[in-house]
Formats: sequence, structure tokens, C-alpha cells
Amino acid sequence: MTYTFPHDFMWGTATASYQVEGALHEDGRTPCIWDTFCTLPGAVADGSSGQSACDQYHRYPEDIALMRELGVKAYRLSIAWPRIMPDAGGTINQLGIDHYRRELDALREAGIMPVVTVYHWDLPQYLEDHGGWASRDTALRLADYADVLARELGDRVGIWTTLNEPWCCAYLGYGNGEHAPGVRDYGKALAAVHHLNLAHGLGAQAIRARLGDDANISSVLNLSVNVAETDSEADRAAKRRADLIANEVFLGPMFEGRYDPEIFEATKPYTDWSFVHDGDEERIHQPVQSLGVNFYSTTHVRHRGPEAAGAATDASRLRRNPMPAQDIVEVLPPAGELTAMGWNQEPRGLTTLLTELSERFPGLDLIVSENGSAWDDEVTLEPDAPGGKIVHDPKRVAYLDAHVRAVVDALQSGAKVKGYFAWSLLDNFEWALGYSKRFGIIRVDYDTQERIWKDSALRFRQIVADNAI
Ligand code: PNW
Repeated sequence: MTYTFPHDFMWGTATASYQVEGALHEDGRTPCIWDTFCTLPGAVADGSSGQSACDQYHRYPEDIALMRELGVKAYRLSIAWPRIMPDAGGTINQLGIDHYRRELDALREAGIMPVVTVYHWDLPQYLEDHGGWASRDTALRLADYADVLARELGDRVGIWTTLNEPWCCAYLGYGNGEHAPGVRDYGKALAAVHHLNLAHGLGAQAIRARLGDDANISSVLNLSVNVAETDSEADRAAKRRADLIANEVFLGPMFEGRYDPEIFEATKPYTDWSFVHDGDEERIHQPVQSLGVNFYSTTHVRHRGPEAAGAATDASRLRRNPMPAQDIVEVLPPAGELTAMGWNQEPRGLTTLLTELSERFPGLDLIVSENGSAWDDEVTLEPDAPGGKIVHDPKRVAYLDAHVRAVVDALQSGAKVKGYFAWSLLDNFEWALGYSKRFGIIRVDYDTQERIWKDSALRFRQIVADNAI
């Protein structure tokens, strides 16, 4: 059965500044926490950094031409904070602003709507030096930065997204230390959760103050779809705890103006939450038009008894569960055919997530702001292909199809889904895994910066052209 999407369904591709731009020392940019993290021995799997990445800083015209060929209607990109505000003194770097003006103008001329993420993990190093997300000041600084962006670029942007995946920033950045800045301290991770929430609220407020009620403001979360192993009370309690620490810490203040008190109770061993000031929950609770949902896989959990607590922090478990919920939540090893990331493939989880969110927040537009999969691709020489080369990636094609169908299922059960963004337009710097994992629907040859089409890009182009699957 063919399903036709609503005529205004937003098809797009997504990237993030540090992962694709390169040009780290150009036009007055200063270091971010990932520049620093990448110099730590063993921090990034292949010892690489965002130094050249996909060179999109220079090659954006070529990449926009690729998107035109793909037929996508929107591009989700992020702006590099240290290009705009390169020092602690509040200097605004005109060269950085000019760069993004040119890029956003080029997108709009190509008929592609820019969906802009204010913060996708490239925190200026000078802010980390003063405590980073564990410090309240960082949230205030984000509001200043968002204000500058709204003032300088406001008329060029279709949707403003305050933050990308605060879960990753907090729990991977300050919990298990797998991401920059590499801190391992659950108390700081929870402080980071709150300060990221506050940054969202203050950032949204700043953008709203500049651009008014018509501005489309959103945030992007990677909510966990937690599945209890059995229906036992203990396993359901483990799922409940995982939901609280992974999801409710963000959804509660953002949409309901309050943290569920169970969260304070459950995290008592790590913090007293004294970093939550009077009025913060209302500051976080700002009107937003849409919520971006990044979805890759699901999480299966079961109850862990106190007797197993000693084993709770071994490396592989900590990787699966970087949250301060180790005491009762055991995240099971993923099952079935895994992607190159070692993540499971359960598209039904996306249907569940979208459906439940729409039931709970009926007025809210949902956008699948990232979805995709990494595989070990190979280039095939084919005279008829553009440039004489193609990547046959049947697994990425199957993943794409299955997840677009999962979106259809959600739409058919009434979920208010307004768009779908493929992660990613290009292979890029996959954080702690460097260039070893390829998520692109278009391949990047990192020696030559050549862009090579994959079958998944051709498939996506077809879906977009048909507006149907
Ligand atoms: C997201 N995890 O990151 C980010 O938004 C992208 O920048 C990234 O490239 C993409 O997903 C693929 O990884 C995540 O460990 C990184 O659960 C790690 C996790 C989740 C999301």
C-alpha cells in the first residue's frame, strides 16, 4: 500500500557544525571543547578531530547543490558558537556572522529552508574553563549567544532549535566521560541537565523577544524508548527509573514547568539539586511550536538487584547506561542485527515514541530531526553513476524504508509528525568514533573531499519526489 504524505511534509537532511565544517582556525574561530577533547590520548577512536571534516565551511555551495538534487525542502544545520563569540569578553565576530549569512542565503536561494540548531555540542573552551555545563553561567551565556543569532540571522531561518540532545551533553559529557569535556561525575552531569534545560528556556525567551510570536522555536531531544524485559514489577520499576532519568528530566520542565519529584528522590546519592533556583522551572517552560525527536534505536532494560551493583560500573555497562540510574537499571546488550554503531534496529520504537508524545502533548508539532544508520560502506566503480562511482548500501536503504514506514504508522494513528530529517547528508566526524563510522546518505572521500552518491540517497530522493512510500 502506498502512503502519500501531507503536501507540506518537511523532508530534510541534517548535520552539525563541528562534524562537517572543518576550517577550525579560520575567520577568527577559537577552540571548542571538542578541539580540546580530541587531543586527549584515546578519547577519539581513530585519533582524529574535526580539523578538516567534510570541509563544508568552504564547500557549502556544492553541498547545497547536492541537496537540490536530492529534492529536500529543508536543511538542519548548527552554528558554531566559537565562530560567533570567540572570547570571554563578549566580542561578536563579524566574519563568523557573515559566513552563516552567506550560507543561509544560499540555502534560501536554492529553495531549502534552514532549520538552525543554536547549540550542537561545540561549547567554547573558555566557557568550559569556567565550569562548562556544570556551571549556571553557561546557560546565561547561551541566552546572550542566542540573542545575537536571532538579531543577526533571524530573518533567514525557518525553525530555531535551541539545543541538540542535552542527554548526550550531560550524561556522555559529564557522566561517563565518553564525550567532551570527558568529565565523570554524576553530580555534575545532573547539574548539566538542569543548566542545559535552563539554557533552552532562556535561549527560547531571547529568540522570542527578538522575533516575536511568529518565530518557530523548538528543541531537539534524543528520548529513550525504554522497553522492560519482562512485565514484572521490578522490571517495570527499572523502566520507570530509566524514563525518569533519560526523558522526564527534560520533558517535565520544558512542557509542564516542573521536575517530577521522583527525580530528586532517585538521584539523592549524587546531588541535592540546590542548583535549581526559585523560578527556574518556569524559566525553562517556554512556549515552543515543535519538538525535534532524534531516533536511532531502542533500549531494553531490566531490574538490577543491589547484589549486582559492584558490576554496575564496568566499562561496557557504563557505555550502555551512562546515567545516574546504575543502582536499579541494567541496560541489556542490544539484540538482532546491529548497525556498525552496535545499535539495534527497532523501527516500531519510533512509532511508539511519536504516538505517545502526540497523545501527551496534543498541540505540539513533532519533527523527526535525526534518523539514520552507520554501516561499513564500500565504493563501487560504475561508469553510469555520477562521477563513475556509487556506494551500494542495501542495509541503510532498508533502515531508511523501515523508519519512514514507522513514521507513516505514527501518522496513521494520529501523531502530529511534520517532517523527517535523514542523518546525515554526508559521512562526517562521528564524535568519539571519529571518521570510522559513516552515517551519510552521501559518501565523503576524506582524501579528496569527493562526494559519492549512495543507493540510500537515490532512495531518499525517490521518497521525497513521490512524497510517498
Ligand atoms: C546524535 N548514544 O548523537 C547526534 O545528534 C549526532 O550529532 C550524531 O552524529 C548522531 O546522533 C549519530 O550518533 C548521539 O550513545 C551520539 O546513545 C551518541 C548517542 C546518541 C546520540
